Amino acid sequence: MASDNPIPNPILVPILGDQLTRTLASLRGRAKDDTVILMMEVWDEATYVRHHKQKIALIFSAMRHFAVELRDAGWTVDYVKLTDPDNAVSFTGEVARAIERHDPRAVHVVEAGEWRVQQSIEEWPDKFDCAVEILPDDRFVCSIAEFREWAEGHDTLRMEFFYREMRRKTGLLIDSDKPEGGEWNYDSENRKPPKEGLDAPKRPLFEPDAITREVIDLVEDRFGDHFGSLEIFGWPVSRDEAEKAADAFFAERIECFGPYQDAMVHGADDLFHSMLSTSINLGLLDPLDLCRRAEQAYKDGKAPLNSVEGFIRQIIGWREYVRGFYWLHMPHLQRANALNAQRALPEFFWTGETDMRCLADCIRSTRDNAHAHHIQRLMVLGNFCLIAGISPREVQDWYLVVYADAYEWVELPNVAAMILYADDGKLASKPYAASGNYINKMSNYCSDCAYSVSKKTGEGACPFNSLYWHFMDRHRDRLESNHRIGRIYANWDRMGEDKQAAYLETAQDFLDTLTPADKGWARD
Ligand code: FAD
Ligand code: DLZ
Ligand code: SF4
Repeated sequence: MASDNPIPNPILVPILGDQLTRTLASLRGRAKDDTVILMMEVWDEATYVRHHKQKIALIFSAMRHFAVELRDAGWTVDYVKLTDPDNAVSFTGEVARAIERHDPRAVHVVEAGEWRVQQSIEEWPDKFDCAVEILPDDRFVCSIAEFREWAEGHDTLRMEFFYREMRRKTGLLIDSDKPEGGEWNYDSENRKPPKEGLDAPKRPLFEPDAITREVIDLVEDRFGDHFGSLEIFGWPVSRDEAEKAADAFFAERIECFGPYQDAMVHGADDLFHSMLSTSINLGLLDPLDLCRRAEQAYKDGKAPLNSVEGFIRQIIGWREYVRGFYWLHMPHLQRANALNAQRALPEFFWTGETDMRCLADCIRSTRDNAHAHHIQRLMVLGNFCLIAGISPREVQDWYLVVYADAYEWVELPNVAAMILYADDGKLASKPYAASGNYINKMSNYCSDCAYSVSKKTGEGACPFNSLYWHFMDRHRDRLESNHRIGRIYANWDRMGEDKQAAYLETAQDFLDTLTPADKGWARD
């Protein structure tokens, strides 16, 4: 799809796959008759890890829909498909080819979300024989520089304090300089276990149109051996669809979002979650607009404060915090391994074949939907990886591959720092380690599991129970002085040697049964 409307010496504006925003900094204020937009499907991006098939289909389809939207609005778009016989495989190669085609007087590009890509963009001014301007990505509430400044002023970084700053900055749920309702955080009201028969209105699934069907065929053809299923593909791929998905959330699910945020029900994959992360991360939805809509729902009496505050906290709190944290700690965050976890990822993470019903259900949802909700990612999958001592690099690759919303800037801090404590507590004040009790309380998984959650040791005991103590015991030196978790060792000591030995032996027997996955699932 080469440009059909040549413009002499234009400004060339490359737009990356997660920059699908009409008000992107590189487009704002630009004249349409002086600009060529370049969009590139490139092999390097599609294969730097072996992404879930739905993730590639989603990104290519959303890119192609965005190109149509831009052209309809009068922009000139030079769109390079993956199947273009001259495709140069990488962003840098494609920009070089576009410079030959268009002879631009300058390239204007918005900084990349991922460190890996940003490194190559920073080489462009030296590589190309034309001016290159790299613009900040201002689709976040907090800039990278502002986060760095905030971090420099604090000995310990905690999301809660950062979040309060973001509330003040945006004015969201602020009433005369005070937090709405008197509290900053209503998390304690957002931990309701699922009641019997808990069900939620289904999120809209969008029927693939001709563009999406073509992309699905391409993905089956070129990436057919990647993880995941393409049978259910209902992600919003255009701004219009993303807005419909947001409308459905605000009309039907936000009311119960808060109370059941941490609940898990076998086979109920979305519950009251917004399912908007893919659209937000692609740039189809503005996160701040969503927060304003949530606030309005509260003001209109359509959603309770705990739901609305919880939703806003995930976005202007956690999402912004992990992004700032990522840029503060890259590239060493990729190699962090404070707990020296070395075990290979078990094969069942790719096959779903395990008798642990909680893990099997989360992996099934991951395979079928390229999605699992937050508490499944954190307290089932993540908790298992933490207490079983799985190597951070292998866990990082898995999460980056399997979720349709996964980009390294958001995936890596959540995996390395939040679930694995590989950063030694820079992001979170304690490791999120839990026994089967937690999963039993917050889900209906255990009632029909091959393991018994009430059995602590020996055959048939829930593996989370013994792995929990195995983890606590092997990291005693580091964790005992942690004021949020250290007191647990008094319980361990009270158990006595025989019971302790039974826990450690049960855990070790279980770990010995794990078959390591072939690394080829994640990377070529
Ligand atoms: P909702 O529950 O409806 O939450 C609303 C929004 O808040 C989300 O759409 C998302 O934009 C934001 N959000 C919530 N929690 C977080 C968080 N911890 N970090 C950043 N943003 C957050 N989210 C991603 O977008 N991409 C990832 O690659 C990703 N990897 C994760 C890995 C782990 C180990 C964990 C524990 C969490 C990860 N998350 C990631 C965060 C969260 O699980 C997803 O954003 C959420 O499940 C998406 O579903 P939703 O849109 O229904 O979210
Ligand atoms: C994830 C992804 C994939 C699979 N393919 C492409 C692509 O072909 N072209 C593109 O522009 N972007 C793709 N992406 C998203 C990029 O990896 C993403 O824009 C960067 O990681 C951000 O730094
Ligand atoms: Fe998971 Fe243990 Fe419950 Fe089985 S018993 S579902 S393994 S927590």
